[in-house]
Amino acid sequence: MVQFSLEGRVALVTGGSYGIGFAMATALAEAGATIVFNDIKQELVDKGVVNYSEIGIKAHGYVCDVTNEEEVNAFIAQVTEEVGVIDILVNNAGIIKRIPMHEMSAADFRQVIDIDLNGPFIVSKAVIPHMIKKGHGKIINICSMMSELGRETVSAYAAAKGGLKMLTKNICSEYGAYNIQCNGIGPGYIATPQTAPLREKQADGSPHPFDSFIIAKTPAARWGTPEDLKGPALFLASDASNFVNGHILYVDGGILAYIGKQP
Ligand code: NAP
Ligand code: GCO
Repeated sequence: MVQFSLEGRVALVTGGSYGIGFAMATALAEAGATIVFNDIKQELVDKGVVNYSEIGIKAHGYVCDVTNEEEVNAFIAQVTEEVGVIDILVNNAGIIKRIPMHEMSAADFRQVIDIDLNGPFIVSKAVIPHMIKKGHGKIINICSMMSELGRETVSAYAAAKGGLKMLTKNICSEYGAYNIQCNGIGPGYIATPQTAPLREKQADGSPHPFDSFIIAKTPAARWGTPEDLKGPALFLASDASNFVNGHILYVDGGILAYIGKQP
């Protein structure tokens, strides 16, 4: 369907070397977009370029730390010069630190906020003027269950992702008149390196308690995979969602709707 075509569009996926970002980027590439991604380590950028090329995608990889405004501005200028104006921005780069709040240092708290909330602000701020000039743009912020819910040990992450939900609504409010749509995707529990510690088997080979907990909390009774994010990302990156703005699309197998299976 033409509405889902991204032919001629340039998409930037931050932190797109692997994981959820990589999967979403492949969906956008399959619809015709030119893919740009960044990472903080050259070796990961190089690995990412190989990963993309192995599935037939010629992705443009750059080293850039999304928390460094000078680096980001130079990165966006370089991409605009070398690849083209960014039509679609996916603010995917993010980290989590799982530490009880009363034991968490202010430095650790700040680092999570810096990458997960300040990063999307800095990159969006750099890209929006180009989108305004071009007359359209799509910004997709990768939120979380923790944009809506808390749990032990993830105070910084929840604060960042809650803030990212509201930043999404504010970009929608401030730039909707320029034909820029800013939406969020809220993945549920997805099997990636970021959640690997929550799925590690116990010493006796039994499932991690958190693994069993998530299965019981998810109507789909499974962890999500990065591939589950491909369709939602394409929808929000394409003309099919031109009248969708300020919305957080939860891709969670139903967790947010469900009280959880009785033990
Ligand atoms: P991941 O496997 O840890 O990948 C995160 C990516 O972001 C990595 O490539 C990482 O690069 C990059 N990154 C980290 N800090 C960066 C910085 N300062 N500048 C540029 N890139 C940076 O995470 P994921 O599971 O794919 O998650 C991707 C996004 O989805 C994150 O925003 C996460 O919060 C969100 N999310 C994940 C889940 C889940 O269950 N997995 C659920 C909901 C939301 P390095 O490897 O060099 O650190
Ligand atoms: C955690 C997990 C979650 C997921 C995701 C859920 O420790 O609770 O890492 O935060 O990463 O954000 O949507």
